[in-house]
Amino acid sequence: MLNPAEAVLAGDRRAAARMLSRAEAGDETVAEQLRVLWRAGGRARILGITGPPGAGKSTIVDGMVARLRQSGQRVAVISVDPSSLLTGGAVLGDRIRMSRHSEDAGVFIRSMAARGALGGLAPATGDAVTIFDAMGFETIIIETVGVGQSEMDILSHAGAVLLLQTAHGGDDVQMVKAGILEIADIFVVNKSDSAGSDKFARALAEVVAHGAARADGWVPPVVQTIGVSGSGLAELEGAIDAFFARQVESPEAALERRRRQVRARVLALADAALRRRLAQPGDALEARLDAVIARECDPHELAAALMQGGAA
Ligand SMILES: Nc1nc2c(ncn2[C@@H]2O[C@H](COP(=O)(O)OP(=O)(O)OP(=O)(O)O)[C@@H](O)[C@H]2O)c(=O)[nH]1
Ligand SMILES: [Mg+2]
Repeated sequence: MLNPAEAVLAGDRRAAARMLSRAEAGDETVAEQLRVLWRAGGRARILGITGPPGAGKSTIVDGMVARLRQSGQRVAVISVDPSSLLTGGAVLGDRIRMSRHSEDAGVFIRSMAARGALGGLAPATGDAVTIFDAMGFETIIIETVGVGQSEMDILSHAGAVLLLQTAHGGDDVQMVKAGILEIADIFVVNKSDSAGSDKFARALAEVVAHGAARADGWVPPVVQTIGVSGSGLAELEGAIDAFFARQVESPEAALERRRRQVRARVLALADAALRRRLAQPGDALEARLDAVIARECDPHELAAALMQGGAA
């Protein structure tokens, strides 16, 4: 009888799905299994794809999966949908079941609920990546709607971030959300069959060319696609390959990116663990809240005391 980590390493999809559910539920016994899986991983190419609702992310991912499958790669897709907060994931579930790849043993598609009202990635996203990586999926794609925190969170996981935009019915690059241009390693202008798309793509390329130079020297390309026909997907694949080839040529930048990601991940996990520990019902925090309100103790004092494991 294999333990769960061994089963996952042997490619057991049901064991992987179960482990993911446990990770999502915050079951701390999974940590022991993930420890084994982390050491077995490190080879997968992790792509993050984000952009406004309805821009065509799933369509593009579907097309990319088809191409990767043709070249013999196994692909895992993690789909994080903030709307699952409202619908309980029903809409997403339907959408995924409709995917033409859902019956393919070389493809693993998993939907995850977004975290909280601000729409950050699911806390277990990193664990999903660890599991799929250990299972030997060559490419792992994380799709998330670009709202709130999710597009920033995707930076903590992806080796390459694809930012998908459409022409918004005009050419106004200013309409691309402030602060988000910097996260993209590759820009995708989808729905290039629509009016204004060429102009928008040119304007975007202009903005990128005039932006601050990146430390790794990479100039994010702008690739135009038509998701529904697959037009531009070969160029997109070429851009992704070029980006990863660049990282092999200049490993320092890639290593620095990995360091930032691991740092953020470890701090997030420690933060969550600390919150769980400090905020248990009937704990020292609860017991001292009224003392803070009565001004017998101040918030700083109580926080410091909790960190030291006592109560103010
Ligand atoms: N005309 C046109 N329609 C497209 C193109 N790509 C996708 N669509 C359509 O746009 C709609 C939304 O596509 P999705 O792939 O679901 O978009 P999404 O970004 O994944 O959407 P959310 O996950 O809900 O944010 C669908 O009806 C697609 O068929 C394209 O290049 N041109
Ligand atoms: Mg989608």
